[in-house]
Amino acid sequence: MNGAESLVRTLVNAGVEVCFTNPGTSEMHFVAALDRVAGMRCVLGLFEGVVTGAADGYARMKDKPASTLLHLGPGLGNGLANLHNARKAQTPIVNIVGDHATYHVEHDAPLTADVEGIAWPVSAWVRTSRDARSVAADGAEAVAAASAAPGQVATLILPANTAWEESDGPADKAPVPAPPQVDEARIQSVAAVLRSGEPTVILAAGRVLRAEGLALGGAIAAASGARLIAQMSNSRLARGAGRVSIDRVPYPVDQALAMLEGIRHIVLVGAKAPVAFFAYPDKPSLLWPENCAVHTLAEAHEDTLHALAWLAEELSVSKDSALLQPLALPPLPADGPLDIDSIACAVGALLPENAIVADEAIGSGRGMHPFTLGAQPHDWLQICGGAIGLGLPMATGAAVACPDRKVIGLQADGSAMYTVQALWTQAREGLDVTTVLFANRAYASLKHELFNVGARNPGRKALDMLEIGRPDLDWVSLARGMGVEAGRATTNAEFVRELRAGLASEGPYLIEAVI
Ligand SMILES: Cc1ncc(C[n+]2csc(CCOP(=O)(O)OP(=O)(O)O)c2C)c(N)n1
Repeated sequence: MNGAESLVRTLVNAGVEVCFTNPGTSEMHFVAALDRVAGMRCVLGLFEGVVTGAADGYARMKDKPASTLLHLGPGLGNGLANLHNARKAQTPIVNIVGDHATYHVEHDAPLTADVEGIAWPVSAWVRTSRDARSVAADGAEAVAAASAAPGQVATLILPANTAWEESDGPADKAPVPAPPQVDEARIQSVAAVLRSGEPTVILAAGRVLRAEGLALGGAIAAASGARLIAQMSNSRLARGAGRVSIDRVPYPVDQALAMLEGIRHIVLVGAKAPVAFFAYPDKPSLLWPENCAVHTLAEAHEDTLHALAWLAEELSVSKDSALLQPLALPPLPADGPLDIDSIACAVGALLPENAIVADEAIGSGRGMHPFTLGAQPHDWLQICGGAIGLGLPMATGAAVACPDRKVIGLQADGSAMYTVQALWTQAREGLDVTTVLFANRAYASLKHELFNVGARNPGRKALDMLEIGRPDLDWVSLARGMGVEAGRATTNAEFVRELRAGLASEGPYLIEAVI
């Protein structure tokens, strides 16, 4: 058995079931090994940003890593922005990156690059396999490193000769350490804060934002008079009927400051203290008031759910006492010209039970929250690293992970163009994704930002950098050209009809919503 096959078998032993790939010559032995090993689904992406973004969406829904297969430094580099997003989302991913044979590197052939140097900024674990006999153990360690709480990117670089030379066979799954539990002192000090009755926010992230954690956090908040809030951007948030509804820290600095005004304590549960997305002239970077103390109940790598359960016990709060959101569907919008509110209304009304929402709606999505609050129960996935071009791949990966759930992509047009090839993967794999494409023909949020940073009165040249019409993108043709059925909507009635068609279809569907 060669090194490549020993690696594929090791990955399967460790529970890795999917490999999102975009291979080249140096990965051919890995590709060939995929044929010989059962248990690994292979999904081709036509650009590496699709591959890495899909691996992110997959792992958020499966709570375990997929692997990627990438071609040397340039292939990894093409996938970097979405690996950055995955790092910020604390998503487990195992990258397998092919490289030149160890003895070939010194000749500086065209594709020779500093692969480790490209990998490190987005990876918590990087290793280049020394020889074919090390590959299997390295692979097992890569999966364990990726799976360590809260989840991280691990990158294993595979020189071509380590893939084709003789190995010692596959390795067993390596143990993954359990997340450490917080000590009693932390529980006691946070309990004292909550007993004080002073205005307090509990800021939650990660696993706390699943139904169980929200119920615990919601019960503690209700009993203590604190407010439970989620971070601005979250990897996966359980929402809708039957869940504890929570707000997120808003993106606009003034709105975030208003939300936290008068707060004396912030208790972090797997979250980071809230900071502005960007610095702006005359606005603060830190979003909490000066006289507000920040306390940590549990860090992201710690057992946040255990800490919350312990805190509830300490405060004698029953975990079943949280107020749950009742089903409250918005009415379907009356016919008229389409806008972002009528789209939000229709999505809230028609969202199927157990749907997964992949949100890269950017400016067009900021009003979605109230219209979907009381929708059928669903999971909401966001970009956590601010690098646009994640939405379509993330929806693709989530659909690979959950074939029995409907995926709804809320997708801004400018962002969609970064990784538009994901539509082809959706078609090839027959994935159940309905994409609502907000065709505003602009980088609309950048127009606001131009104003926010103090650059006023933009001229034609500046505006041309912020508008993406001329020519308008024809999304129906783009989607159909990649095998995805599509329709266009310019009115509310057309949009509702298109959304119903998308939801009724079992494969990918794209709605160009012209706004
Ligand atoms: C990788 C990356 N490149 C560039 C940007 C800067 N950027 C932020 S928003 C934006 C435009 C987004 O336009 P669109 O997706 O159409 O959404 P809209 O603003 O129109 O709602 C750009 C280019 C970014 N965030 N990430």
